[in-house]
Amino acid sequence: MIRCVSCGEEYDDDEVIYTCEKCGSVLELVNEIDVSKDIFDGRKDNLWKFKECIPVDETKIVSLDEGGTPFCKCDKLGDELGVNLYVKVEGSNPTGSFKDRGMTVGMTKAMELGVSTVGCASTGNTSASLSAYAARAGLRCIVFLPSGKVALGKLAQAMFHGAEVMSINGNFDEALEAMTALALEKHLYLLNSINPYRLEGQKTIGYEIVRDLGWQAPDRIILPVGNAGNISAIWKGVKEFYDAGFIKDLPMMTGIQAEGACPVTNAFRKGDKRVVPVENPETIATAIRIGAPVSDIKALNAIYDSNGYSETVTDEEILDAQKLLARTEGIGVEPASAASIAGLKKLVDEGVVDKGETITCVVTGHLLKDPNTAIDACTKPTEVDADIDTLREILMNK
Ligand code: AN7
Repeated sequence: MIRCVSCGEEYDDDEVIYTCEKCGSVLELVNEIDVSKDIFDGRKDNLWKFKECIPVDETKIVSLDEGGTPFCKCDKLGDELGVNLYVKVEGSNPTGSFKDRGMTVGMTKAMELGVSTVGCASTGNTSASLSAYAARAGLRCIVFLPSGKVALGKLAQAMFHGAEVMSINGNFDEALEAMTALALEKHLYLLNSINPYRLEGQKTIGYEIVRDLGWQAPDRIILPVGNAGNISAIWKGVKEFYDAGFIKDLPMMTGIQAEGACPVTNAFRKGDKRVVPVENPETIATAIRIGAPVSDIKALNAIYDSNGYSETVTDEEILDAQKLLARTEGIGVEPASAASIAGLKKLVDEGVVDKGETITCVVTGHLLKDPNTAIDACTKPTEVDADIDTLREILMNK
């Protein structure tokens, strides 16, 4: 069953519907888990090991073996910050971001519904993922990208997998508005995270975190927030496992935004349940350069219901954290992902995070997504001839 998160109106699972017809709010799938967690044991460690908890037809699955991502204990960084730190590395998914979890489920639903064309607007990663899954499913794929604001790796992926790519003169919010209008006219099946099936895939990040901790919730899950789907999805996942009795506690959901694109943090600071859109969002973390998040209600509910928090970080703090994670722990992430680490640092400094807390930072996309930003953050390699004497002298004098 699909249900409106605001007025509770119910819809059939097979209705192609993105927002509530009665009140216009966002929708979610309602599931009850009636299996034992032991059935997940011994299965291949991808997202579909949880298939009983994902409400789609398992004979229609379109998969690239997503999920089952690394869960790295980070003692060097954790000790520096005084917390027990784990990092969930979503860049290890097939196209290099967590979007693959949403897309495998969304594309499976598209096959179930028998659609021929899928589409999305994207700051980059959604389009990279959708184009790959559409190729695998054999469907026509249309993507709208904000012109000049998509990281190079993501653009390469969308183009190379054969999507019809439109570079929109406008920001992500404007591109999404246009794409949504075309979906409502039934020209295509919309696979942005307003589609509740996307979040059914992404909720498995929450499942895996508590599974990886030995069926325990961390004190806190920290992640970057843009369109606000992922924080909503992860909260849904951990709550489902809590309601099923698989875990005894719930984590504090902690959403980090870039200072120049922070409508959710603004709303949190005022105790509001909806955001006021940020007009001209700007940040080096282009993945989260979003001013009017569609899942704001769900995300703010997640933060309030979990006794969580929201904070902003500057572009400089993001780039510092990106380098810190890469150089102390060997984990390479794109700028948006580093917002979770930057946010953790700031919340430790502010005393919001207590010493000794068990923290999971979700790092959402791979370093290689945005090679330009990575290269710009480093000093250029020294150019030198392949002469041993010269090389020895340079290296030994360092
Ligand atoms: C690396 O691809 O919105 O809060 O169109 O790519 O669920 O939006 C990407 C978002 C965090 C924010 N980290 O997640 C898109 C898009 C990375 C991302 C987010 C995104 P949401």
